[in-house]
Amino acid sequence: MRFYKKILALLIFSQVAVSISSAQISGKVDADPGKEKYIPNTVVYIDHVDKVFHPPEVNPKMNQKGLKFIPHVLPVVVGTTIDFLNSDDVLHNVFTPDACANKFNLGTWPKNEMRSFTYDKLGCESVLLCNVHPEMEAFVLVLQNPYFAVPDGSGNFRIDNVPPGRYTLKVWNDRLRAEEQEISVSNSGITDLQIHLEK
Ligand SMILES: [Cu+2]
Repeated sequence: MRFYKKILALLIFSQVAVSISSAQISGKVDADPGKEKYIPNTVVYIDHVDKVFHPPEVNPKMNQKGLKFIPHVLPVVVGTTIDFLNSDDVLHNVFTPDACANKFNLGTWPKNEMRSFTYDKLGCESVLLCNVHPEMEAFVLVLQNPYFAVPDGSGNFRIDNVPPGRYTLKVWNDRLRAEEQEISVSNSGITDLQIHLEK
């Protein structure tokens, strides 16, 4: 019985330890009148956290579906391999003209096949294009840490598990701009960050 009590105490302690060592940041992105449709193309991210971060164990996916790249913008931690999947009945290609991604051209491939590329340059902003469909476009943003978020259609965003500290919060958008902000994250987090996108 004592053994189980110890386990229980340990479990409770570890839960508390988790909750005091990380916090949540949430808020809302809005835009100049007429520009609201670009809100979901935004990445809100912490510029630098003093720690080494590793890429996720499961590769994030960039899909090609309905003649579109999905998602339109994909933020990743430096060193992440992205899997590029064709979900359409037509052939798609993926290439980037950006030197920070070695100006890769992964070739052209059919439905349900996948090819990969590893992004290893911090700060790289790589536009993805398809040479079969010139209107297709997406972006990869290579970041230092996993504390980033893409807002939903209403502009709401949330970043989880942020270690308390003082940071610069930056905003990326393929068409619009927003001021960076100095933020101070305490154990209780931040719930009301306001970000305004303008031309
Ligand atoms: Cu295509």
